[in-house]
Amino acid sequence: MILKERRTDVNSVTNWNVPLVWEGTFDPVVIDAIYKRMDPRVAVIVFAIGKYTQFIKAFLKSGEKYFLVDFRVTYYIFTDHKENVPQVKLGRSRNISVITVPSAKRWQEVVFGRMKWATIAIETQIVNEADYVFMMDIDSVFHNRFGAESLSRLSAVLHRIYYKNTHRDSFLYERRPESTAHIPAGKGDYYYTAAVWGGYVEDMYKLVKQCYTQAEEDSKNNIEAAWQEESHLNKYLLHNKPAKVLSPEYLWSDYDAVQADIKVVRISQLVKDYAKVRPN
Ligand code: 5GW
Ligand code: MN
Repeated sequence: MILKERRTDVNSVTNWNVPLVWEGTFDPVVIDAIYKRMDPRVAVIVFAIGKYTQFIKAFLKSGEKYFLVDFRVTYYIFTDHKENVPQVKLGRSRNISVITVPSAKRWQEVVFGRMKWATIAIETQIVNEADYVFMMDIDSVFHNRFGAESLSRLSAVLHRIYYKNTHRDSFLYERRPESTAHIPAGKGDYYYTAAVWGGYVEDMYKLVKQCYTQAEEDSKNNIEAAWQEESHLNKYLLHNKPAKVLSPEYLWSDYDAVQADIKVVRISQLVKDYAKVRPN
């Protein structure tokens, strides 16, 4: 496909001049070919703690169909129930690595635990096995291409609820100055989702380590950021701008009607029966 005309209904660049990636703003064949020359190893970190192992199968099956097809991909599945990790047939140069982590008593432990266990796994193992790392929610299904246009030093996804909103003071950033995730009124670029983000292994390591460290510091001070790691992620990305911003095509939700400017839904989060999947 040759892009004779770029779409003009959305911004395709941020105000710090990095790509804002939407369908119709890149050539999928060309961009895959450019990155394929480097043939990067891509790690996908997902957590499936407790009842969330039920989401693994659809995640992997759809990932095999749409996520960086023909690239080298390893799914790192962090779980407390490795016997519940299903067998899924993977493509060539694609692997699964199961990492056992302890069960959690509180759901906040699961959510904050992601930063902790990712920090440890990246520094002890993944740094030697991957060039790029993505962190994703497991309650997600790929529906369309998620290709090399998503790769950069640090890529973050606009939260589908706030992407049209230019009033940064209405974003759900942590506002209490007592929290290390605090972003004062008048500050902020976008509100990013914590359900999909990625980047170079070194940059991802710095990010998860800082979020982990700051969440620990908050916890010592008896404060928990409003949206847990999402608050810390947003704080980090305010001071360390992403090298690419991905449109909400990269993370939509089955709960929400697809908006007119979303031409392609690449990942959608499943509707969950919270009573059935959550511990307590
Ligand atoms: C359970 C209860 C409340 C919040 C989170 C959990 C939970 C999350 C869990 O019991 N097990 C688990 O593996 N997770 C991981 O954290 C999954 O990878 C999940 O996709 C991610 C974020 O939690 P979600 O998907 O329930 O959060 P929302 O905001 O997308 O609904
Ligand atoms: Mn989710």
